[in-house]
Amino acid sequence: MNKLALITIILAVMLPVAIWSQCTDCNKSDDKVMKMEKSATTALPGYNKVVNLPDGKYFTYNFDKKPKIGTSILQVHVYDKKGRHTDDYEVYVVADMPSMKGAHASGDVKMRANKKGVLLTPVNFVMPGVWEVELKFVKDGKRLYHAAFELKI
Ligand SMILES: [Cu+2]
Repeated sequence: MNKLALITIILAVMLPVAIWSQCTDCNKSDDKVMKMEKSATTALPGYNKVVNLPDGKYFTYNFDKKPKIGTSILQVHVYDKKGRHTDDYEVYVVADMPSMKGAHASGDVKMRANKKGVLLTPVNFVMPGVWEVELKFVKDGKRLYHAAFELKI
């Protein structure tokens, strides 16, 4: 009987400690991942401004018309060093409202090239407010460049 009581007490003390130490670890690693995500995102300079990519190519971006509630077409022009459109990258677009993280998140949407080589993606702005649009440039399965801009709808 005494032995059983002792084991119960030991378990009662050890269990919260074990849970607590596990949670501390979880929080730490989550924090790290979030910080990495943040630092990987560069703020973009604005519509039609040249943005240099790490390998010497460059791109510009804009919308087909002034974005408003509903669907707007995001256009990305990627150029090689000679100023010709290049399809060297897979470009992914993510749209979301930072103040309502995840509520209207689009997920990674792969841009598609038209006949002229311009990359296009419809972005559905379902609510007025500040939106963030991320651009991810992927080459050979590796993310080479990650940047974002905000706009007010
Ligand atoms: Cu919203």
